Amino acid sequence: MFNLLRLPYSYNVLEPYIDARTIEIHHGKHHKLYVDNLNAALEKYPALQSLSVLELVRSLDKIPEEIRTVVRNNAGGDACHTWFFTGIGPNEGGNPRGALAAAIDATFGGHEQFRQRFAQAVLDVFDSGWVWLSRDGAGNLLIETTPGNDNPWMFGRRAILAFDVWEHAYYLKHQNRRSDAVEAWWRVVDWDRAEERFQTGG
Ligand code: MN3
Repeated sequence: MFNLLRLPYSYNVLEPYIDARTIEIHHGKHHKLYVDNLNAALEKYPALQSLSVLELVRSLDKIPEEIRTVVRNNAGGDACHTWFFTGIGPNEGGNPRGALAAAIDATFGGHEQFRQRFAQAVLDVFDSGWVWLSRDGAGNLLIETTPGNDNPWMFGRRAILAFDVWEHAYYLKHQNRRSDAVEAWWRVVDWDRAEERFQTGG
């Protein structure tokens, strides 16, 4: 039985950057539906119910074919949204710190260049998906884009930052202005959490 993430903050604390109604629907409806769908899909597969969602998305090839796509979409949806919601918070924003800041500078030529490339990746997503700052098995940082609820864990990488490019994540406030949604998101990114993910993986 998979449980919906308990949000570590209340709906309104990310105002004015992310509005309370968007958080409420995004977490309480969209995220919840992924968890409910995953539980329904695994009902007849008790052995799989003891795995974590990250373990599920890391080993899709071992999932029975008849439920593989639904697990990919919904375990993926749960994992992506947990990363998204726990990667932001009130009183956050600012700049990366510590070893992650140094790695971003070394990889992208500076924090500002990194932000520009990340924002461009968000604009380049066609339809729905995610943009990530992730780390590969050799330790290199990369900005990557995934369709649907696909994610870096499926490819053996660690996720450090997760930006949700599905319209449900920003449409009430920003409508088609996707770059405004990215700008607002930078103001709530929890860089201490990002640093922790950089150090320990996910
Ligand atoms: Mn979403």
